[in-house]
Amino acid sequence: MLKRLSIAVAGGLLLASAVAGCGDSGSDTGSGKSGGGDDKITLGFSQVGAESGWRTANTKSIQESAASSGIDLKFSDAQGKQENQIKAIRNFITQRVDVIAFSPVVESGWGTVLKEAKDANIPVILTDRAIDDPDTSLYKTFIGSDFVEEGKKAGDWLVKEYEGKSDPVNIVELQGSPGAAPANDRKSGFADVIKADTKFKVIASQTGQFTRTDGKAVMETFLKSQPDIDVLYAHNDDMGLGAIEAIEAAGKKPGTDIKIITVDAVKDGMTALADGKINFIVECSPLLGPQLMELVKKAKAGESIPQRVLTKETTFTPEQAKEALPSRKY
Ligand code: GYE
Repeated sequence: MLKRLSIAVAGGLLLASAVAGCGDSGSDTGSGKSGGGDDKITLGFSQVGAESGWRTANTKSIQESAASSGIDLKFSDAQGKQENQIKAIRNFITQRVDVIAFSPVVESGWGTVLKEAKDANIPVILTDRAIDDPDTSLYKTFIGSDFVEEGKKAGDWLVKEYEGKSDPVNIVELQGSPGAAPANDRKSGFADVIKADTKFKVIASQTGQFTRTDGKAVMETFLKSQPDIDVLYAHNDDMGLGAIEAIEAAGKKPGTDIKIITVDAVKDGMTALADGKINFIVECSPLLGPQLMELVKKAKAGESIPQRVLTKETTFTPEQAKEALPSRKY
């Protein structure tokens, strides 16, 4: 079940053994009971919310791996608001949990609360998303994807797709939630690659909040204001799926009249890809739970852990999606 998740540690190899160990102990959903009694580790985790299929799979991965690792998980849903996350982190500090992990809603504004955690000697693990504070002593490690790289992969596909053609390529972009690392980085990685050729023009770019509803609504406005759209680049599958509804409602064929690139590769996205409604998906794995629990144990034990743990990911064409779908876990 956890085999799909392979990892590469930035500049090192430390985590290979951690993942192997994790596969052994967490091979099933587990009962959540550990024999440990008092020495059970308590983890406070503040989640972004439930905005996307990715997030749902991520929450499930974290809850299941905490249970099968015998870690007592205090889970808090921030409903997309930074102020809720700050509150949750302060509560975890008051409760004196052993380790705090969180997936930051936005990149900036964490200094004060993370200093409080540091002063209380509670190790913090950034999960899935980074923060922009230059003081890296505020957290033990950051586990998650390289979102700039994901944006680049999306751009690379586009460049190849239009190789040898000189007509302008009009692109609309659905951005993730404002200020979030994956929104900032997927935008900049993509822009970096396509700027090499002036035929690529981003003619409209707006947030769709990483949700299907907003993806659909914003795509409707794009379709009304832009008569000539060649490509949609959506920062996640959910916004792409919402946009597909808008495109079909406007009498156009998604994947053909408008080419679509998304990020995540959750089941619904992969199904649309296999059906030819999406043309290319850059994978971003939500299955961070097993690795996170290994890091939590190490942080609690005071062992040294790498500052950055990267998840390894791939990309999918329609053919590859058809192949991967039957065994896809999320
Ligand atoms: O791509 C998106 C979710 O932070 C990587 O957040 C995550 C992103 C994911 O809402 O679907």
